[in-house]
Amino acid sequence: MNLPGIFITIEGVEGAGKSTAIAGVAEWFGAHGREVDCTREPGGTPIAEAIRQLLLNPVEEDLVPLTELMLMFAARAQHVAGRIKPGLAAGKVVISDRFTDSSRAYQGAGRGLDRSLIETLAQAAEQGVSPDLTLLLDLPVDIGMKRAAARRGACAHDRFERERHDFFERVRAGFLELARQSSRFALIDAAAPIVDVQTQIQTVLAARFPQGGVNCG
Ligand code: Z5A
Repeated sequence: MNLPGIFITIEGVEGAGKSTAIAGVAEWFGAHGREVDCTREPGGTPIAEAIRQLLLNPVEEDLVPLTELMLMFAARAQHVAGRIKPGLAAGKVVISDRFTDSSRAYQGAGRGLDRSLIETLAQAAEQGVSPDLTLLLDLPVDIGMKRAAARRGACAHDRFERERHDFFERVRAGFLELARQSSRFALIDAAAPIVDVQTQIQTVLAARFPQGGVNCG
């Protein structure tokens, strides 16, 4: 779909530093005079944020993997229609903390759900919108888990944080496989110190969006 904005997604296992990286991406585009909208998945609109609560908060009843998948895509359909598409139509740089690649990695590679079902749902929920660039923040699972645990402190684990190490290894491998398959991805060494991660990201942005992408529309 030919909209004047730029759509950037940031992906990775938990604790990869996505929230930290997004601030740097937003600052880089802001310095080039672009209007930026930072959002997240699941979430980004009131209804999608309500679905996020269902997805992340542990309750007594198990959320079966198929329900989890459908809720991810229900939230995504709302997010695309209510926030991402309008932002891109207005010429903004929309930066999303996670998008469909997370469903491919977590529900596909992690939970083992059918890949063709995921692609069918993706086609419907994305409504013609696809990322111009996906930054994959890659790091060993152990490091990500330690960072996330340190940040969480005494707070309770969410439903995903309760998963075991081997689940996150499958998710990481799933992300890396996606990155091998498409030039849309830029692979970032997220185990490096924060300042180095930001430098890697700025180098990618400068190469892909000269002048902040002002002539890309
Ligand atoms: N999910 C899914 O299954 N399917 C889907 O389709 C979608 C999502 C869209 C969302 O949870 C969950 O939903 C997610 C996948 C699933 N679960 N997991 N895992 P979330 O949004 O609450 O959690 P998250 O996406 O995993 O975010 P996170 O844990 O907050 O990670 P992060 O944003 O990548 O990390 P951070 O907050 O930027 O950094 C973590 C800490 O590390 C923090 O204290 C930083 O200061 C520190 N940090 C960051 N970078 C560095 C470096 N380079 N060196 C040292 N320390 C650093």
